[in-house]
Amino acid sequence: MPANLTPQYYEAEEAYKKAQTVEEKQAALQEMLSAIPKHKGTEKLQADIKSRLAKLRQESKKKKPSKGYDPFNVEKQGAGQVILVGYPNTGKSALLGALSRAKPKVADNPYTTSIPQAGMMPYEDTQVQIVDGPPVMPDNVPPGFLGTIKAADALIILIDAASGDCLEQLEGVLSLLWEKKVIDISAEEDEVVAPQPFLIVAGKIDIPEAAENLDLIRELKPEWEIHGVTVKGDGLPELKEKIFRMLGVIRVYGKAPGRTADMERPFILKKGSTVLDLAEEIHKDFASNLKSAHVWGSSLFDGQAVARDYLLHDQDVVELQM
Ligand SMILES: Nc1nc2c(ncn2[C@@H]2O[C@H](COP(=O)(O)OP(=O)(O)OP(=O)(O)O)[C@@H](O)[C@H]2O)c(=O)[nH]1
Ligand SMILES: [Mg+2]
Repeated sequence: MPANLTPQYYEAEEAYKKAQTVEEKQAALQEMLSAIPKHKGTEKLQADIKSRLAKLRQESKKKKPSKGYDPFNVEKQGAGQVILVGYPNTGKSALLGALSRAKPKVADNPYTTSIPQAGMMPYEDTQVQIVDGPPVMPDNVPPGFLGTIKAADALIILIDAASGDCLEQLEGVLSLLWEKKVIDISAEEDEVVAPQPFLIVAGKIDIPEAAENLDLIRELKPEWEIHGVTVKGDGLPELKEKIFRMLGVIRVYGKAPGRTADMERPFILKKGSTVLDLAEEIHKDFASNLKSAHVWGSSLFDGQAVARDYLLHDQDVVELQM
């Protein structure tokens, strides 16, 4: 049966072909649907337009961020936030997948990742947030991502040990981060205000060329400590420990008087925190009404009474009384 399409339909179809945005395409398809003569001869075409509309709806649902949403603003979770920074294709997404339960897209072509994605890395009784981002190079930092890097607690600079340009990758990222005043690699003190801690990690050490490349870098740059890993597991337990230590935090367990300590959910405090800092973390009132504190920890006898300025250690158990 001939379709006998109307001029309005052809006009709408023309608008659809020229449409640039999802919204324009949707409007044109709606117009086509209302202008199409409804009979058996156009049934297939009607179904086709409807399916294209449904696809666009899905697409715009996926893409439409809530108001004010910024993909480069990654909300912090856990004991600290660590960002993976490196050249394209160095294995950042694969490493996030190996350290956490996140399933980022991993591919053998560069520029696979375009916006940050996070996963939680379990470490003993706590978790560290690992953020994988788009690749960075000295002349190419994705807009918005520098802000993500600056807001993080620490960084992992990932180089591809199997690549012939792994030294260039390392020097490129280090100089970029130093120029942007994120890390301090100059001999002069106070060059960068509040520099971020970082680890240098060399991935893909299972590939035969990696050993020779790493030996060369270590010879040329003995001052840089480089930690080798593969996403299959080599070096990962040590890396997890280094990541946690790099954050400069301690875990402290709270204990209510007369009860056993809550060893499941430690409070995370900065190294150098005191009993008073812990009380403030729990509640402001707690800090002002604090009567006494007892600590079970490595450097004390069990349940020793301590002053409010007592410096806490990782894995101390603390009982506070108001
Ligand atoms: N043999 C080996 N291959 C790896 C390892 N880590 C990553 N790869 C491979 O390296 C390629 C790139 O990995 P990705 O994780 O996508 O790299 P990326 O740094 O996230 O890349 P961009 O998102 O483009 O910046 C993939 O083919 C991975 O399978 C590793 O430890 N060993
Ligand atoms: Mg990636």
